[in-house]
Amino acid sequence: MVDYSLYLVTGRDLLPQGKDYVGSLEEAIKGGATIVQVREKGVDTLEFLEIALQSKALCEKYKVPLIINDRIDIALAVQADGVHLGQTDMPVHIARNLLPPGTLVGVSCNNIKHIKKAVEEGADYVGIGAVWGTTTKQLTSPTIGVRGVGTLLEALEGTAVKAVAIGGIKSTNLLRTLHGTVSSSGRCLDGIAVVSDVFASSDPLSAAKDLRDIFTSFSTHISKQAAQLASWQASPKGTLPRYTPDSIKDGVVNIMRTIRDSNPLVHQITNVVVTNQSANATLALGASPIMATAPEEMYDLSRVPGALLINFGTVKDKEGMILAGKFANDVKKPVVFDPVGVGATQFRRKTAAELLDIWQASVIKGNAGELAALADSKEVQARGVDSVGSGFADPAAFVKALAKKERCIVVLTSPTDWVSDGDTVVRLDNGDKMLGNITGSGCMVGTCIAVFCAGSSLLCDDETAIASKLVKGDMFLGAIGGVMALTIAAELAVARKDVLGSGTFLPALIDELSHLTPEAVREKAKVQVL
Ligand code: 3NM
Ligand code: MG
Repeated sequence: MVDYSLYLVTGRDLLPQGKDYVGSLEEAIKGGATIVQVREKGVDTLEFLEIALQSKALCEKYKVPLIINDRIDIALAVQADGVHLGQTDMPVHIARNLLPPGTLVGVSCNNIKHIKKAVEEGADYVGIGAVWGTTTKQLTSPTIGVRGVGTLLEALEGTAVKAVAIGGIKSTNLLRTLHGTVSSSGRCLDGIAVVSDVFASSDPLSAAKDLRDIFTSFSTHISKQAAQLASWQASPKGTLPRYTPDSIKDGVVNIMRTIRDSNPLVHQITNVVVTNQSANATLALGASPIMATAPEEMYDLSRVPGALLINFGTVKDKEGMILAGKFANDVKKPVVFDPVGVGATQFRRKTAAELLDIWQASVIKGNAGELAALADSKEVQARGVDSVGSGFADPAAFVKALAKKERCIVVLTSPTDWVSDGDTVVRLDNGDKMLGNITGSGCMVGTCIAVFCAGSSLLCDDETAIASKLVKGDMFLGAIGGVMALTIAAELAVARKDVLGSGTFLPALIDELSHLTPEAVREKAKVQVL
């Protein structure tokens, strides 16, 4: 069994001053590299051979497999454990014929055709990239992004072919990379391939160790989660519920108290139509709004505990959105994404995809038209920011699949609201049709979700338990809590005698959000766990 966890690709030209190749390679292996590929470009055969021999000696000493990039002759000469082939290198079957049986053959892939071909030809592993931008190699095709890797991994389902991702992977984006590349079917990367984060480092041992530690803690977390899910699925119905309506209500009420006790900062990049009412809804729930959009302030804001809402209702401030989400991911802060009207224009679709490739959303919230556009589904159409028609035939299945695909909580708002974490689906039946008569009620749901996610994040103080997770707190409960708060407040508002229509409804809704009690939530919440 080959351990692909930390697949180190050499980069002699990146060595900083004071470091030599053999020294850095040895440190990197000591730090945790589990497999080494010698990659030399534009050197003479003799020099390549010498480097390969030096590498071979170290790899043997530490019992780490050695792979040679491209050159079958060098691999044969040093009796390497494998070769790595690019799309314009020797075809896999010819390499196999030339090499001793059992030699590992890996192939670089950046699209589904490459993957299928590699599987057919019997490659042992594929290198999928480039995930992120890189300056180590001149890329000949566009980066495929974190979510693109997940799609390619799906094509390996049911095969024995292993997969590593490559391109711009650093300790700073590794957890994000690992989290976001899990395929819909749950397949994870077998490893990550790295050049510059280790070879350009003046401390390659620590650089390798950081990468390896993150990989290991993520893998441990994922297998624990899978085991928990399996035991839950195997339990007789009802004996081992993950969530019950009562446990959900308890959780939501607990978060509500935390919000009021600790006033989390909820940073919102939102649209001009709803800024004021969203800020007021935030205050009403007991949190502090800040509606900042300038890229220059995103770092500072990310350091304050709370949550981030990114609502691109009037798509502007893209740079701010990119930075805010990135910084929020860095500090494990919830990121709620409301892709308002994403189906309306090609520009919005492109922007949403770009944002979701850069940072990991904790919750994505939208109406049927928006979520259909995000999922590339033709089932529901949109007109501008509004959804057209009666929605999805099977909304529960839809939200579950999208949550799995996007690796986050998905909230579908409609007269009935649906929330899923990719395994469980919750159906919420509160609200009033009056919400459809004012502008920005959907945006306010996004705000309320961000407020509840902030509260849940503040409740979570176990740093060790979250070492392997991208976000602090229970985002499923946060999403449910936000929807419940707004929809129950809406019911209370319409019941008031002083509410005469949509004009008086909005201020009454804000009032009811601020008066909302745990008792009202427990009594009124209509929640079903599917
Ligand atoms: N192959 P770094 S990207 C060698 O996309 C290589 O196939 C790539 O270097 C591919 O970790 C790449 O420094 C360079 O970004 C990776
Ligand atoms: Mg090559």
